[in-house]
Amino acid sequence: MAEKTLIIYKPDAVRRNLIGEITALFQDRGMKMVAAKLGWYPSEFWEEFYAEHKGKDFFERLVNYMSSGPIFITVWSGDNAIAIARQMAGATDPLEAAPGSIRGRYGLCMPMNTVHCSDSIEAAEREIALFFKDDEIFEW
Ligand code: FUP
Repeated sequence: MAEKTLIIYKPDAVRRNLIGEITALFQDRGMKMVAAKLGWYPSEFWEEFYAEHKGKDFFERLVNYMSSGPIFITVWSGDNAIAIARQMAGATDPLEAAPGSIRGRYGLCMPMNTVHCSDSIEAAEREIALFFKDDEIFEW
């Protein structure tokens, strides 16, 4: 089975109507969308999601930002989907992201870096399960 990864279009992407453009970039790279929905989750949810960053100085800004508006949550399938999505997203800080990457092109300043992409197989499985049931993911 092809590898799966979770890609979240963060509130800055939804707010600026970038869903279509960003989707086309992943599709053009050969990735296949197998699940998608809009959602809006409270800060308590993001405190858990970003638990590894608890205690850091940017943590409160991050959870406030992620809960500030709707997000577009997607699952993508493809060979090396995790590495490809991370490469296309670019460095975490839009200032350091390559100009051709998604964060380098659309990112504002941290934490408004446009997309989240799972960083390992374990993270992808855990994160996908937070948002989707098995029967909401379609192999096609
Ligand atoms: P990434 O895996 O690229 O999403 O990056 P991290 O897990 O290290 O960071 C998660 C989010 O925290 C980033 F998307 C933005 C935010 N962040 C900051 O706001 N400031 C920092 O110094 C580091 C991360």
